[in-house]
Amino acid sequence: MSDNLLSEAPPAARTLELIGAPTDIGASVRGAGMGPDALRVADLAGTLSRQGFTIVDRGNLSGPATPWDAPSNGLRHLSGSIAWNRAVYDAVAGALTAGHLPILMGGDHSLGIGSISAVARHARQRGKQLRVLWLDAHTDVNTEMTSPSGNIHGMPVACLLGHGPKELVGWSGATAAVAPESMAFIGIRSVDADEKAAIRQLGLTVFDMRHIDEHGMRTTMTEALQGVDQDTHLHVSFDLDCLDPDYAPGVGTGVRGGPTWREMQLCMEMIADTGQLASLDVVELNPALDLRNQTAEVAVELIESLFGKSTLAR
Ligand SMILES: [Mn+2]
Repeated sequence: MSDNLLSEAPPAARTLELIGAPTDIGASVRGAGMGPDALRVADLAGTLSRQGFTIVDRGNLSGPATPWDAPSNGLRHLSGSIAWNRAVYDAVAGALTAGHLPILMGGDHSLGIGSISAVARHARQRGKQLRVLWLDAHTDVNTEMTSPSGNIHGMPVACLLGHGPKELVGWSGATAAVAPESMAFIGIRSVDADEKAAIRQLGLTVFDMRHIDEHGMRTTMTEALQGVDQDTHLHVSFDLDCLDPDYAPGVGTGVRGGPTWREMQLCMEMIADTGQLASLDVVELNPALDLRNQTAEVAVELIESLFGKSTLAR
């Protein structure tokens, strides 16, 4: 094993805090609520612990069941989403205050609202520059005005940039938790028409699959990580549907034509090399659609790289 061959630039916090948020409150299909336990079954904690980290597993947060109601005013399950995100916000804030690196195990991607709002507040208080990498097939920048479905997992980016439903905006203490220029999207290949307009209007940096095809993951990540330095709090919001569904079938909204396993590994390794990773979401894992927990196992392999596992000492 290569336990002694860690990257030279480990993340600052040596204690990783696992926070389970077992809900599909913002999703389009059922099953993402089983994500935290699938990651536990794939031995996320043991794997990271063998890499030399101290692991604290906080267990699962609790919140309302998903009622599978129809959308109302363009939003599905707003009150449930608020409750779950409030729980996530408090848990992530608690981990950061304790000096731990929070790993939010979703759950669907709507939980990024609570997670990143807490991260943004923490970074601002510490005078750190927040940068967010959104690894996803989708840009998740819909609002209740533009979403075709009303599912809130398509809206977290809009909410974090200050443009979503008012109940889910401003949680970090500022209208926008993140500045548009501080976000980069990797792996994008499914964008709604209104989202395209929003991306242009907001000036978002989107490295779509065409960009990765033409320039490769190495150049893409060099661009995405430009300017990350010791004053950066780097947050990764990892939607498992970023990967090609051939490698990660256990997701609710898979889109073919994503990065391969190896491309995704390079993405994670280059993030690890910055040494600035300070918080993480792992979301949209749907064990009900998975094959023998393959997607959870792939997630754990990628997270290992994200936390500095490399093949050779560098
Ligand atoms: Mn997403």
